Amino acid sequence: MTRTDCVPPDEIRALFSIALSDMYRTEVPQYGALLELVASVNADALASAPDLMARLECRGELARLDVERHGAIRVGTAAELFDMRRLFAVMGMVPVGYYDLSVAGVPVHSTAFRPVGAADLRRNPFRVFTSLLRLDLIGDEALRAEAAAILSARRIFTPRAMELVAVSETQGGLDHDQAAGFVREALETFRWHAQANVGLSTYKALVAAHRLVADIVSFKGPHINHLTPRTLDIDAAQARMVAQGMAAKAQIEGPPRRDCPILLRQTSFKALSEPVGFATGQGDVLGTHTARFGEIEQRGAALTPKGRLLYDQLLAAARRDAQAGSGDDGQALAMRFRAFPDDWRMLRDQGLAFFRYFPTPAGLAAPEDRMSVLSVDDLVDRGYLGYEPITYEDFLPVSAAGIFQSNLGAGERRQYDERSSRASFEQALGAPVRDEMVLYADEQSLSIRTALARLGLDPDLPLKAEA
Ligand code: OOG
Ligand code: NI
Repeated sequence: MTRTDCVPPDEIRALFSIALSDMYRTEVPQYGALLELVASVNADALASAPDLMARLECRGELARLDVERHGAIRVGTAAELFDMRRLFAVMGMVPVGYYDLSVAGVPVHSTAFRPVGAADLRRNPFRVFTSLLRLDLIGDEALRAEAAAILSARRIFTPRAMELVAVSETQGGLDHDQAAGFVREALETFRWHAQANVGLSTYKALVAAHRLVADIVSFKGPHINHLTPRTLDIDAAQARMVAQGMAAKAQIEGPPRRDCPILLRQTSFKALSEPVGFATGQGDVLGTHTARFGEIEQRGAALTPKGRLLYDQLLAAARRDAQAGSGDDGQALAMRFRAFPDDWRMLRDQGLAFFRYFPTPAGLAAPEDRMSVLSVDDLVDRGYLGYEPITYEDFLPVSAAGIFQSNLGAGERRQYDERSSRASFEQALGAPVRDEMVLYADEQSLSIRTALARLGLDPDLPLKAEA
């Protein structure tokens, strides 16, 4: 098959993300209600801030907004994670980032499968936060062995899905019919099963070890546990969730509200209690399981390592303040984050966020004095280069832990020894995870080189003039 016969991975990803969203909407009607709420909040935000629309347009994000989603799944074994990587690769999604949730008392470690190129992200930024269970963190040896046996006996992918993954790998892509078949078959892995894989007593033992262990081990597959649309105003969306009687989480995770949004702010409605059939010797008994929820998020600028360090320090300080009783979490956060500049120019000058640069009309008019500039900063100062923040496309471990916690119920924060587990995660995955900081830095420097070339200047011009 030649490359031109292949359906582009971006297109398969877009098809899959729509199919998944449609399936989840049927399974969890509240998700549909959340989509409508977010669409209306976004329309209001755009109508009330014309410059917001222009900025999103400039970043190429206006078109993607309505389809933008992330989902989350949890797999049980190294082999499942390995094949999941192969499955996502068909859709141009690769593992980015490593998140160790065990430090937050959740026995998993995770990555995000997502597209990485700027053009691919623009076409469809669908991402899936994927966690691998760490059975080694389960203390009870007999239960650990039982869980391992249950997991090793299940097959979470249909045979046809894996066949098509292999075809895509050898052929370098899928043709139209194969792509349609792939989307249909891949969807099966993410489907909810109202029938558990285990009996009620095993389920209860698993819940006692950790609710998350029960969620992963007790079912036939890694049902999608939430799908998250992107909102332009999470405070407005949160208020409307409460007004509509949705069981919204008390706190928005992430940074406080700011003029210049950074990273990621998230909130969710609590997980649903759903009926599940458990096998017994004499037919089924009905029980319930709580796993699936709804979440929304607002995305802001990607931070540099320096900016991220400041973010982590302020967040930790705010938590300490709140624990020490000086105000509630929201107040503590707002107080501490006064130390984080809230102005794009300052964020850029201080190297706290990543930006995409572009030549301005004044620069493209090729003024003579542009030849005498010594640095990118110089061009910015003279108004020949403009810049826009690069959107954060990843996740936040502290927020993720907060999302896990709020949906697992009280008391699900266990103490686990901190061990280095990234290497074992990558071994299970069968590939290294990409470093998101490198991706953002590359994106920024590529935009600078392209802009300088368009201005007829040396693409290697330094960012700052030599002192
Ligand atoms: C994943 C929680 C993490 C997020 O948005 O940070 C997450 C899970 O509950 O499986 O989705
Ligand atoms: Ni999420």
